[in-house]
Amino acid sequence: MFETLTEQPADKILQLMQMYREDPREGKIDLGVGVYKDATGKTPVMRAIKAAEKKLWEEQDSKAYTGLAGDPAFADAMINLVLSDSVARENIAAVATPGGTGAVRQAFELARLAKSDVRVFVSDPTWPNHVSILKYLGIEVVTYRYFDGETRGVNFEGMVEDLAKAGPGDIVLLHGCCHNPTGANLNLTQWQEVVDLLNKTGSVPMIDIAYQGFGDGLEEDAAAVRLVASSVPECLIAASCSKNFGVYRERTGLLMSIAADASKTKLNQGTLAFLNRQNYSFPPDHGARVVTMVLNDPALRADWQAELEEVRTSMLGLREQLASELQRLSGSDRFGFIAQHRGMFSRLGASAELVQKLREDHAIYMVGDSRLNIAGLNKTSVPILAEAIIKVGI
Ligand code: PLP
Ligand code: TYF
Repeated sequence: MFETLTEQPADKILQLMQMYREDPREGKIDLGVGVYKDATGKTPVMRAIKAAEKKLWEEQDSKAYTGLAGDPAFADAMINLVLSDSVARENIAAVATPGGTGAVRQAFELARLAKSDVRVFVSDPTWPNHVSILKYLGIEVVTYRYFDGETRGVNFEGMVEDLAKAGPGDIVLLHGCCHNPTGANLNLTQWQEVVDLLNKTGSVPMIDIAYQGFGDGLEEDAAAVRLVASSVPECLIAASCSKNFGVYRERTGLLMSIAADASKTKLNQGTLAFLNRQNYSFPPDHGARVVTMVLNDPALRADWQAELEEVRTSMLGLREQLASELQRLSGSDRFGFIAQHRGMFSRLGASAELVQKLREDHAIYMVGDSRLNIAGLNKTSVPILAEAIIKVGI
């Protein structure tokens, strides 16, 4: 049977990671895959996570199965982190998933289960895996305008015009904060307009939140998801712990499904647990457990928040430094958007040829769509990047 298989398209971001590894040049700069790196280029295990893991190792006396939904304490802790008290707990069904990707995948499957001809509206551009999973599942993808190539901000007029075409039961996929790959985000007034539009069209928001705490702060980054979830009748939320807890390889995420009517929660919970069972049975527990320990222990939580804040402010500092270096070198404000963007990424809005030139002539690796990972920089590499950007003519 294997002879019928054909090559599958590779993931461009992961491919780039490989190319970077194979590049022998000294001083090469990796601004590709979205993994946080500190000033020394390391992706550390966060202090509170390490402490929780130590405690877990000492105290855990069984690795027997949890439940299909994972540990309910994880769901409670994460619901609290993402939604606070914006939505009544009794209206929320939730299951642990293998990473945010597991939550995204199951949210799509849930949507298709509910409506076999569901369409999913995604921003242009969006995280490539959104589109590839949707295509794999045979779900119709509709793009809505998002990134404005001129201003490098959001083309909000275009976005609203396109989202007005969504119908009842269609899914509108939104990034809760720190848009990947552009770094351009809506303000709260614009979010309110999106909410009004969702309610007018009867389309259902699905919020992917993978960078809470990387933008303007833990609470600030959750403001949009809280606004949406508390203002619409139904909502799906896929939350990832990979970045903000630094537990990438543990595969830790949560899928939430919110109904206006609490009597629907039991059915929703059963459906989510069913989807877990069909796909992989019990979700991974280690990452979820240490995240729960961190969130529920005041001292660990305070330390985690402090470290996350260091991560966030260091990225903001690098943004400021890069924007001002580029202002100095270009003698213009045209790179000001880098300081306005939030999260790990900024899209420069440069052609694939110039991105390739950066890689070939300067050993600077960014994704082909000109997305750069701000955390891949440090104080020393910022001026090198800025000079290269000007030199290749971006
Ligand atoms: N959604 C977005 C927008 C992302 O950038 C990521 C990236 O890592 C994820 C979801 C899922 O992450 P993970 O599956 O590693 O938790
Ligand atoms: O966009 C990124 O770089 C991160 C990490 O298949 C990532 O979200 C990249 C590609 C992929 C899975 C995760």
